[in-house]
Amino acid sequence: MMNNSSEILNSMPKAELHAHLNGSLSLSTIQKLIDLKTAHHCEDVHNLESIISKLCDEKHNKTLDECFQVFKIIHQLTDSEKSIYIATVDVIKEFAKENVRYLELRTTPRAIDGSIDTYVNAVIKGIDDCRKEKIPILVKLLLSIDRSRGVDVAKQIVDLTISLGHARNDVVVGLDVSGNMAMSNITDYFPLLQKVKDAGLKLTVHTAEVRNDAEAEAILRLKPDRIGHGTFISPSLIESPHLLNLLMESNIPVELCLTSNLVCKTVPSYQDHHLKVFLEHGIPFSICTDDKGVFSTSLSQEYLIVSRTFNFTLSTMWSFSWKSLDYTFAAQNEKEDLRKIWKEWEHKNE
Ligand code: 6MZ
Repeated sequence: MMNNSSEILNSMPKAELHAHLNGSLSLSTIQKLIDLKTAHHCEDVHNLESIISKLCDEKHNKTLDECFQVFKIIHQLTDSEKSIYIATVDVIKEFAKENVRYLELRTTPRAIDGSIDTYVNAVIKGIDDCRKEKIPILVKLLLSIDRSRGVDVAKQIVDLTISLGHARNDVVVGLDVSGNMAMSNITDYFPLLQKVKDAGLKLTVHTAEVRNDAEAEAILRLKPDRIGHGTFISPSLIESPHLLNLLMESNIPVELCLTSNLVCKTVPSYQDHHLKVFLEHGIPFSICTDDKGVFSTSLSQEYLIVSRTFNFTLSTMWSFSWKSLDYTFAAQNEKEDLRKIWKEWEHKNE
C-alpha cells in the first residue's frame, strides 16, 4: 500500500458510527440557517452569529459543559422542519464528499409545533432525498435520548424509535443515550433501554466520557451493542483494571472520538488517548468524529490524527476502517455490499 497522507485517507472508504446531527453542522450550514432566520425576520440573529463563530473557533478549547452550551445555541437554528431538513442533507453530503460510505447519524428529537414526529420526519426526508439523489453513502439513523431531559421525554423518544424501527427499518436502527452525564442517574433509564433491546433494536450508550466507575459498570452489565467514548475505562486513566476487564469480557465495540476528547480535556493529549490501550487489549473500536462542526474536524482528519500520532501504516488505517463495518447497525446484506467497496479500494491501492 502507498504511504499515508491526508489525500489518501480522504479517498479511503470510511464508516462513521458516532455523529450527532446538530454537532456536525459546518460553518457554511450554520450561515445558511442564520440566513434562513434573517429571511424570516427572526430577532437576535446578529448576536447569534457572533456567538456561534466564537464558539466554533477551533482554537477555542471548550470544557464538556461549555459544549453543552454550544449545542443549546445551535438548537436555536434547527427549530423548524426546513432547517432540520437542510442540516441533515448538508451533513450527509459533507460526509459523502470525504468518502464516508456508511453514516450512522444520531439526533435528539425536539418538538416542532408540539410534535417530535415532525422533527424526525424532516431528518428521514433528508436521508430519503439523498438516497434518491444517489449520493454514494448509506445512511442510518439512531434517535438519541438526552439524559439531562428526564425519563418522561425519553419515553416518548423510545416509543417513536420502536415504532419507526418497524415502519422505517431501512433507516431507523436504534437508540443512543447521550447528553450531560453529570445531570442524571443512568439506571433510571434502564427499563426504557431494555424495551429498545427487547424490540430487537440496537443500543449505544455514552459511557465513561467523564469518570463515574459505578455507572460505567452498570452500563457494561446492561450490554449495549456499542458504547461511546469509554474514556474512563482505560487503565491509563483509572487505577483499577476492573472496568477494562469487564469491557474485554463483553467484547462491546467502542466509538472513539479523539479530537472531541482532547478539546473537552477528558484526555491530556492525542498520545495519551485510550485508542492505543484498547488496541493492545484487543478491544474492538471505530474511529469517529462525534461533532465534526463543533470540533472543526472530519472523519478523514481523525484518521490522519490517529495515523500520525501512533505511526500507523496505511494498511493498518484501512484495517481499522474495514473492521468498523462489523460494528455497524446495517443489515447483513448491506454490510456485504459495503465490504465490496472497501475491498475494491484496497486492491486499487495495494
Ligand atoms: C454527550 C453529546 C456530546 O442530538 O441535537 N452530544 N452528548 N457527550 C458529547 N460529547 C462532546 N456531543 C453531542 O446533537 C447535539 C446533542 O448531542 C449530544 C448532546 O445531547 C447535544 O445536545 P443533536 O442532533
